[in-house]
Amino acid sequence: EGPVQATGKDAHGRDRTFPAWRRADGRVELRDTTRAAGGIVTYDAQGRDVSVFDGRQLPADTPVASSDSTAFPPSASESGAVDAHWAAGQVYDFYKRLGRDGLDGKGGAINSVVNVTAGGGVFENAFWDGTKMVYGGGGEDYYSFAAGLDVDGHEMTHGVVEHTANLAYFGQSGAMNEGIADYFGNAVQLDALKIPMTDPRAPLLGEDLCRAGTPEQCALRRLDDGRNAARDYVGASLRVDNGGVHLNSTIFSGALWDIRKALGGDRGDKLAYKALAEYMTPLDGFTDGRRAVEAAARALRYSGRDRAVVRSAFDRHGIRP
Ligand code: ASN
Ligand code: ZN
Repeated sequence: EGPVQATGKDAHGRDRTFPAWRRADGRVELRDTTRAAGGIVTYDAQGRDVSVFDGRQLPADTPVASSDSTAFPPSASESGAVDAHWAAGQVYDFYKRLGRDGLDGKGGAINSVVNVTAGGGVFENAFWDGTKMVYGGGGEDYYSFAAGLDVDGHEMTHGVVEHTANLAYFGQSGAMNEGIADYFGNAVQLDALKIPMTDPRAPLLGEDLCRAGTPEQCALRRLDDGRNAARDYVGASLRVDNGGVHLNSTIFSGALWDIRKALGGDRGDKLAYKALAEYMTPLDGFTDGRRAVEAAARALRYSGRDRAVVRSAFDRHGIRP
């Protein structure tokens, strides 16, 4: 019984190595005890309905386990389990570099459930349910919804947001919640996979999930879509996408992405994280968000030139002081 290094292929066939756990019975399960104190653990819903898991405790299942081998079988690749488990470690390391110990900041357990269905069919989505990540399984059109590191980083960042600024999930605060999840989701992906900011896929969110088509066709959003609050804000009713949280997110994430392009990943991420963790509050709108980023830049003693970059990025996206 104890920690082991295990291997498996992700849904796209790339070799991955990740910490796991050999149990007393000899089987090896997807439990990483080397990072968060509470562990990073990955479960397979085996096609059960999303309602079994959404907002509810994990069933009394054991985590995904191989037989007695540290090499996980193809079933763990197809289900998205290898992707979700490997990604959770990468996202943990990303936030650790920013000074954060896991989603709750206290090393609490990081649980993921892959391979859920909806209404007897494919569940084409993923979400943070308040305590864990839940990912739809693949089908004809999609790989598992855990098969994009940006998507996994997005969902896990919802956990970070909940434990920091706790931006309310409607209207502008909700669009900021979404935009920050997209920003860090993409940032994690670029860092972990060593993709440069100039790569055409860099601003795309969810571009790896489709079995066919181009990354541009597949992506759910692109952070450099140039949307402007004054011109493009969608005033949706609360019944529509919680007041447009996914319809308006790129107004805010677009400004953050412009800042990351200009300042680089290290300074951009440190700035966005400090703004989120120390200056934003639950009912903030876009203007409050801008002020939070400006305050964080001052606190980090960024240069006058860098602070001008921040102001002009928000200006370009119609977010005024
Ligand atoms: N994938 C979506 C998200 O995390 C699902 C949702 O919560 N609306 O934003
Ligand atoms: Zn989201």
